[in-house]
Amino acid sequence: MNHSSIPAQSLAILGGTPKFSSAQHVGRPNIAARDALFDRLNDILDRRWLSNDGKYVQEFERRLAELSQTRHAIVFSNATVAIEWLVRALNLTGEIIVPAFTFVASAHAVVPAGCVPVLADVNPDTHMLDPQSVRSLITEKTCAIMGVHLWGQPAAIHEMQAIAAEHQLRLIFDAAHALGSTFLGKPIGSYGDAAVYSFHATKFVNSLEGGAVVTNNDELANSLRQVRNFGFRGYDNVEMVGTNGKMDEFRAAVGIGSLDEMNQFIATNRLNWQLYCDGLSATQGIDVYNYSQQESQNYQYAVLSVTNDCPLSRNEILNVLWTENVQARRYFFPGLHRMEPYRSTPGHVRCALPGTELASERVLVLPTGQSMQPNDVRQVVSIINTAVAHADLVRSALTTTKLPVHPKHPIETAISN
Ligand code: T4K
Repeated sequence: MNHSSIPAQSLAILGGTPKFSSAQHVGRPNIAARDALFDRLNDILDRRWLSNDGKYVQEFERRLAELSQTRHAIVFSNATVAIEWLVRALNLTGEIIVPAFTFVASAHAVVPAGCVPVLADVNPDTHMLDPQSVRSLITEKTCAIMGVHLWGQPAAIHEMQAIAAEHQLRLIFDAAHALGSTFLGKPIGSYGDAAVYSFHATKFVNSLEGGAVVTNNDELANSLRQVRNFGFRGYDNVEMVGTNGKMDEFRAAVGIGSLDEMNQFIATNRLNWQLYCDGLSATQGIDVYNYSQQESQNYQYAVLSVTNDCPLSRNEILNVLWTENVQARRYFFPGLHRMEPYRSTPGHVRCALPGTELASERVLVLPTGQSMQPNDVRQVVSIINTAVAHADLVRSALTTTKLPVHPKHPIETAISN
């Protein structure tokens, strides 16, 4: 079947029936074997040990450390809390350089820890921190760089290591997307002073909610274990301010089941990514984000870049897809520098961010993962190709047709820029 050749009239925006009867989401959770999960949940209930460093949390941590080739993995209730308490445990004070093109949690997490996120630009093609931009932001107040391994790709690791060493800064990584990815053959999580994974429901390995710090620093690991449990060291002995950042046993059990099937999830993501690459390779002005075949990848995000050469804009393609029930996303529009409080509070935006602007104008993330069958991916490809091939018709329909109202439709709800 030639996926570019479905009749234009079959597009929902041109009067056809939506290709999907229910919403296809970016971030639809992968669900691992239920029997094994229910066995673990029963075991937890039978043993009456539900939280606080239980058997399954310990097993989850052991396996994460093994996968990351780090001495320690300390799980938390989510990655945002993990980053916040990592910053606190490192005693960081002052400014932390964070990319402007990332999920907002990367910056939000350091604020309650008393630090100021300062937004650096990214390379518009790789979406990774731009070393020149990072250098331009370093002052006597800078205490750390936080690289973000967006889409599971290395955040200019060598360049950031060099800058951090030169200026004696801490180097931490938001590795929320990066479990299972390598850089120069080593797990991405093993780089820097510490790295933080997310196991939110939308991540390819999930524990419903969850996060983990991985590190080779024994002292840091000890203090993270202590702060996630109110600062207790043993019963009745509190040594520092801490929080309740613990992961419970049910979530750890879900995480372990998800890890058990991690390789199958990656294989599915990889197949979907390949189908998107093949189906869109000849589409004018659309590039599928490339994953290096030299490294291990988790392929958990299918990321498009819609350039000016495309006859339709990124937002037009997004609207076409939503009318078909494909809820593509503009991660991470509009960039942190256009979100509050960073937009209005002085000190966060101190340099030009052209790479971030370009990336947030162009990126469109498509559904993938276990819930997307190969034919579903082919359908999405055919929608995009047909729309692009009939750009004039589609554009005029988009301006005259009332789009379906959806509470979370990104164009309806986005902050205007
Ligand atoms: N750093 C980076 C670079 C991150 O990307 C993230 C999280 C973090 C740090 C912080 O990690 P955590 O503190 O969350 O552990 C989602 C996720 O909520 C967020 O975790 C993730 N990044 C981000 C990239 O995506 P939203 O605002 O797009 O929407 P959400 O969570 O409502 O879900 C997205 C779609 O997934 C929905 O359209 C429906 C679908 N979905 C979602 C859930 C929860 C399902 O089908 N089933 C579900 O159970 O943030």
